[in-house]
Amino acid sequence: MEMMVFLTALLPVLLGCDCGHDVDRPVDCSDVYKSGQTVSGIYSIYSAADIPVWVYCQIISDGKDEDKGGWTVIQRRVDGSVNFYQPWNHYKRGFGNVESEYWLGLENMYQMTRNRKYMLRVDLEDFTGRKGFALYSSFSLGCETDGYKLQISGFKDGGAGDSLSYHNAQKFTTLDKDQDSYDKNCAKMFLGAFWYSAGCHTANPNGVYLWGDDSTHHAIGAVWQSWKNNFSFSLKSISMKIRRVT
Ligand SMILES: [Ca+2]
Repeated sequence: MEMMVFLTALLPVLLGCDCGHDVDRPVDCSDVYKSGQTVSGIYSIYSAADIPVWVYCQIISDGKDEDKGGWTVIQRRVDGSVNFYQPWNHYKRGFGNVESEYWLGLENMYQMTRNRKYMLRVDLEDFTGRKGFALYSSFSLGCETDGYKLQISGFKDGGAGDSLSYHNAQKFTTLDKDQDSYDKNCAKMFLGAFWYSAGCHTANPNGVYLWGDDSTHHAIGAVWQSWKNNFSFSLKSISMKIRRVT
């Protein structure tokens, strides 16, 4: 079992948690930042009820206002150490290693965003060290019975272009749960899992970790099409992070 899931189950036992409501519990990394933390790292948050979840908080305390705050990393690829070709239940609950590559889990993302407003930032890096990003001023998910439908808007370019708006209003599809409107299963076609659309994707952050540009493999990599204008260009790192909008 993945470490994150294991720790999530075990932590209340270790701490003797009485599972009562505690207003001091951070629901996200924005709360972690507000509590005075200035160092990025692994923190536990309580996105849903009383169950703690370990996440990586990227805390930015200086620079531009649009960057400042506590960003909750919901998805991260950095070195190919985790297999992201996973079934529905894993994408629902979350998997991976919070120290390196992980997926926070659709249910956690839904619980976080259902009653609060968030913005999304997607950071990208290629194998030569070039970086780009994309900002979306609004990010939320529908509930499970609505397929964890993606709702994003308010794109602002950070050099990488907009590869995510194409996925707006799409349900999430995994290898064992086809909720895309393409006639086949896009997760199986492109070896990932995502809010695939009628033409599958223009971004495949959960695709196969390939090592850069490889035209023998069309669109199965960790692709952000608008940055390189290339469906075969797989990135060194992709991370998706959200921050509460006040
Ligand atoms: Ca389909």
